[in-house]
Amino acid sequence: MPYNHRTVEPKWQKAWADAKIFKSPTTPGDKPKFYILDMFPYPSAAGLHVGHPEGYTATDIIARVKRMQGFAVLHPMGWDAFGLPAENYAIQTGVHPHETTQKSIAAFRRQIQSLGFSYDWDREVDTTDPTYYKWTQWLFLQLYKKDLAYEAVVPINFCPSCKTGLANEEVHQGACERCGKTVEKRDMRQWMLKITLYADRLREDLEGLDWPQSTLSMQENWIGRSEGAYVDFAIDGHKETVKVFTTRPDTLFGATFMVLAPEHPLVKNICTTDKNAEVTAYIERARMTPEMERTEAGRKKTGIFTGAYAINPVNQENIPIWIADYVLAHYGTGAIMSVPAHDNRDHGFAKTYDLKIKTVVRPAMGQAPTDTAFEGDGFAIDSGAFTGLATEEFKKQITAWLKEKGLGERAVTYKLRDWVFSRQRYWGEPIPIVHCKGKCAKAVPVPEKDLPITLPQVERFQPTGTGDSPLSAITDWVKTICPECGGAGERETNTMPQWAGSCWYYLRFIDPKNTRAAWDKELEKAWNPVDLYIGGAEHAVLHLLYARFWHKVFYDLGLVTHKEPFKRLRHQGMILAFSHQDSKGAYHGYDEIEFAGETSKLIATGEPLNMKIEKMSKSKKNVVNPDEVISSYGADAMRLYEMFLGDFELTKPWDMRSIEGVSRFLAKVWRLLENQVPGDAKTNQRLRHKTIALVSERIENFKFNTAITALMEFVNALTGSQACKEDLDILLKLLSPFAPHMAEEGWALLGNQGFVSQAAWPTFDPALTTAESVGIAVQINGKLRETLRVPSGEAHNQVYVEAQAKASEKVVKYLENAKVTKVIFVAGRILNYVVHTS
Ligand code: ANZ
Ligand code: ZN
Repeated sequence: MPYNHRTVEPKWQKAWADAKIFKSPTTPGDKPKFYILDMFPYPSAAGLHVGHPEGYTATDIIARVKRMQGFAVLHPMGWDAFGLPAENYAIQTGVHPHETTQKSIAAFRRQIQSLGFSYDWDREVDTTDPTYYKWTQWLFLQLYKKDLAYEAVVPINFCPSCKTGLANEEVHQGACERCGKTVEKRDMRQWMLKITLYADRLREDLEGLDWPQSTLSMQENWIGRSEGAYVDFAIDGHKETVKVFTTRPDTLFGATFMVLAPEHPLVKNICTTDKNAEVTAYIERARMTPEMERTEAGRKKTGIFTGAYAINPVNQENIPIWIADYVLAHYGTGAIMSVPAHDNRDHGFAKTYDLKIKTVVRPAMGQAPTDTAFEGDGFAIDSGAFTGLATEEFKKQITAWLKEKGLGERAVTYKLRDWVFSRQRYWGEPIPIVHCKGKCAKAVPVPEKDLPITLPQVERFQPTGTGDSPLSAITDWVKTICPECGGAGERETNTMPQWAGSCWYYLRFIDPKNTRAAWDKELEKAWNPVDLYIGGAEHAVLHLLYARFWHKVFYDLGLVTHKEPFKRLRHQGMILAFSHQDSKGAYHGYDEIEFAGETSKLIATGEPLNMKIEKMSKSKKNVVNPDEVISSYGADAMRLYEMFLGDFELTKPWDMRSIEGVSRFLAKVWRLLENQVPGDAKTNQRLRHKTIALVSERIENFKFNTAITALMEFVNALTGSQACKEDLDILLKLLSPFAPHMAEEGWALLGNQGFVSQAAWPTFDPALTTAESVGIAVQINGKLRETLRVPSGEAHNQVYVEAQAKASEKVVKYLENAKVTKVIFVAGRILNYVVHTS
């Protein structure tokens, strides 16, 4: 009977759902718990991408194994559904984002379910559901009450095309992450979250996390802690002083000029009248230049001399004060002492404007470069009483000296900025604040009992362009009563950024239906932290840092019991696709070319095949639709294939040709099950134990591809021998996390009761996993003197067997006073020494 995945797969999916076998218990009870989480997807209108099931298959494999191993497994799925695409679609078509979102969710759910993942669907959450965002708003209020949310007029990144403010993290190389337009700076009133207050803890607690090193480094760099000193410079002819931040106070004797950020408040005061016009124009240009561009390493430096001079406090030298856009207003003090001999940016600047370069550090070994700055540590030269000191020691001494003279002090700065938390958009959580226009005349939090503040119906979704959200046009909604004084009030019309809902969804999953609290504290204790978190590396900074920040606030509020939310983290590698661009510039996906016979057509017309491996994208027509793969090959083949593409954590191309391979493997498994011949349980005992060990261990180490290889080898070996019932049962148990549908069908075919998904994961005896040993007869002149046990892998190795023989007393005593005239070796069986005794 041929195996038909089109009927078998939906049958088992229904059986699992009906029996609710993947429902997590309310609490783990006396079982050990395992909370395994996928980064929940944004349900886009395009539907599932083959990149999604890569992570989901991995977590599903592990969740299934853990369940079979007796863990109480929490494995939920939900939707991160607020965000710009639905809103932009609404602007184009007038279709309400709620409608689009629900449609996309339904499509995503259907596609995910068609892959047979073992999620507990009773715990599904949707961030756009008022019963969910009620608690997002409630958590915002907790942050507000802890003084971690505040309003400020700040220059924010503003996208002139999306007409909204953006967080730093949404700006890439000066352009809007969404639309690619160059981002401008605009002063706007914003809601800010004081993430900077948590900078040290966010940094320190990275230690002890089992996360990819690259992600830990990215978080660390984003927080960007720098230790150094503040140094005050007097300005010649002015009362004011300029404070600079430096990580290299040991280079003070080499400071030959000073640079202020164009936006620095002192610039207007100190700049001489003849420079005024030039300076003003430069400031305006700098304001419009994105930060990323200003700090680009190789960029040609520009700047203007202010006409003023600062006095270097260590040697009283007058040094010119410049302004330049490579100095940022919001880092350190917005002013630097420039040491061109030891800082490459300063070096470039000094070269451009012909400023003095003075070397004050020599390397401990070798020569300093002559055409660039020497930025390393070494020993001080030309530095007065400090000359000769090693860099670290110099830093200590000069910092103490500055402190003593009242000229400076030790300082720590961070790259991390407070989080711009508001968006001038419709499709987000309303920020639960009322601006009192009456007695209080301030921002007043909405009382918790009035939550949720739901999104009102609107006619048009266009941002106003003035920077106000579309919500501001709905007067009925905006006009309200101040919850404190009862006077006139206006609702906050900014909404939260997309990150808000994902800052705490992993907590909602442990108690998704709670109507009295965001989550129950006892349940939190029972399930947290997340034991394994899997998702894309694109979230290495943003989502993970924000969620960690909120989590630490929850910790301080006594809402959670662990300092960190995600104990272990892994990223799936990106899946790329082949595409071919023809001479007319049109793109063809690999499958289109291969399966439609386009290849031969292209070759016949002499068209060069210009295949490239690239990111999947609609415009390149190289996106693979999982529905088609499932329909042609089945969910099991798709799952196996996703895992067999290559190392889970590495980037790899999607190549449909090789799905045939896993498909053939499944067919082979089925033939084996159907044609079973009763065998002896002993025959494959060692192979069984070895396979259990390999598959278990490889899954544990995220080596799903080689775990499949071990299964393939097992099937090949069983196909060639007499497989007993036990062999096949073990095979099905090991196969079930990867190809659960066929495993269930096979389990039933062999006459087993219940679901293989609920069977116990097989264990192995380590003694039986090592290579089997073989007995080799050692003879002296044809007489048996010893039987050696050697590993079967070595039984054919004469050198090895002889060495073992010569280590045996029983053999040695016959060889001691004898002359060996001949050695006869029958591989795997006999070693015979022919000897002459004198
Ligand atoms: C003098 C100096 C000498 C510096 C030297 C470096 C090397 P990190 O490590 O990134 O914290 N700096 C300070 N504030 C700045 C600002 N607002 N915009 C641009 N650059 C700024 O970098 C700290 C160093 O970056 C500081 O140390 C300062 O240059 C510069 F041999 O001071 B240094
Ligand atoms: Zn009021």
